[in-house]
Amino acid sequence: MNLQLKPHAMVENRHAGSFRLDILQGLKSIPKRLSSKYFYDKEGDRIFQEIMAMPEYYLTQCELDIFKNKTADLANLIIPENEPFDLIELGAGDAMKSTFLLRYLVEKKTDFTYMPIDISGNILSILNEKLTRELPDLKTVTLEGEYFEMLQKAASLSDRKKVILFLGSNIGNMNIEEAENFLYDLNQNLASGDKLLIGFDLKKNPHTILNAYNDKNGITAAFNLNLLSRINRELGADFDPQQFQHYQTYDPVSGACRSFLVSLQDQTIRIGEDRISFEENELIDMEVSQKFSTEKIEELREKSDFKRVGEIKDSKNWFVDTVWEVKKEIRSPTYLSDYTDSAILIKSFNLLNQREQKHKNQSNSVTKTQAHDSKHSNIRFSKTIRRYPETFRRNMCPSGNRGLCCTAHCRCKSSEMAPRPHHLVF
Ligand code: AVI
Repeated sequence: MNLQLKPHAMVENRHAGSFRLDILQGLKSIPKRLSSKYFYDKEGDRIFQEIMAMPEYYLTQCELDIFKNKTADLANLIIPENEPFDLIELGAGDAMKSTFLLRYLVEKKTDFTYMPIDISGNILSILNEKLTRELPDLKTVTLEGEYFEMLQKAASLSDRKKVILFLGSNIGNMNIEEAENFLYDLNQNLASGDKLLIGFDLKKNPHTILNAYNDKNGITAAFNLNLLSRINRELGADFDPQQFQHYQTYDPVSGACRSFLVSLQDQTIRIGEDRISFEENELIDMEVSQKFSTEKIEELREKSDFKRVGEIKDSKNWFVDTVWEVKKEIRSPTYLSDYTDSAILIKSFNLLNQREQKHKNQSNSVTKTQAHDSKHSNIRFSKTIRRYPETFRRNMCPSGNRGLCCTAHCRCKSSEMAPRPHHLVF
């Protein structure tokens, strides 16, 4: 059975409450927007299958070309030297492409465990059944849930090196800032020596890109419009999808391929108790599918603190799977002298907590003010603290291994904890 690959953001779909809140917030904002992470209900999954089979939608075939025909090269880039490892796929879906890599690794008798992460338990059990049938010697542990939660679970299951797969240019469905934050957080959740294999759709002839998202048969249009039907089904709304039209753009300078829905008339939509008014020709911003230049990929890598290992392109040079590695300095456990950055951030974190009570809406600027004198990376680091206090706690590990340390799943093997100021309660 051919299942869809789910984009990263899909992880939140299980929260029905946040679905309603997100939809209303998006439709009440100016300009109106809806998040493409909500495209993937059952019908959306089915339409995405159709998209992947469209001749115009080159992305799937390009990445398949890499996984099918350059498997050995891929394997050489990701396999840690003479060490068993865990191969973790984010949003594994049917693992259509990665199965070529899995088969190759099994045939080479590589010591690894495959850990597909997906929010859909149903998809994972179908995948598990398929892999048991096709690759009986493969060791598989399926992880159902959100990416970062499941990465921590994977770390608790073994202290082996991790190789993360994030395929399909799913990263392109985040705007650039979200992508930077996601990759940085990913880096922070990994340990030195762990690797990331990530797929990027490259900039190319703009007509080729636009055609992939503006197909004559209206499949991509149906994919977008299905979200309105989903809102009707799940939130009791009364959208008439026929009163909206899909409009696709591609800006070859920025590389942003964007989809919109255009209201065809003045209309008011009921969503439960709420009313949303549209003027004729008003837009809903639906999805970005970012296309990347080599320079932009390098910038993302640098900003997220990964080291470059290598890359493989498809035969048309339209798509690249690139391999990055986490490299962290190992510091000696001389504690606070090594933690100048952390000391600044502890203050920042405490102050943030206090002020957040009073000025919830200004929390971001408080973080920035406190980290003002520190480096740019600290600003992002302090944002991470606010979102992931657990990650911050791990950052206090005396080994300086800012990955999976000093927790129950400590991989640094250090018995000592950095002294934590007693006023910092985790
Ligand atoms: C899942 N994601 C990478 C697809 C893309 O190309 O942005 C989703 C998609 N949207 C329209 N067509 C395909």
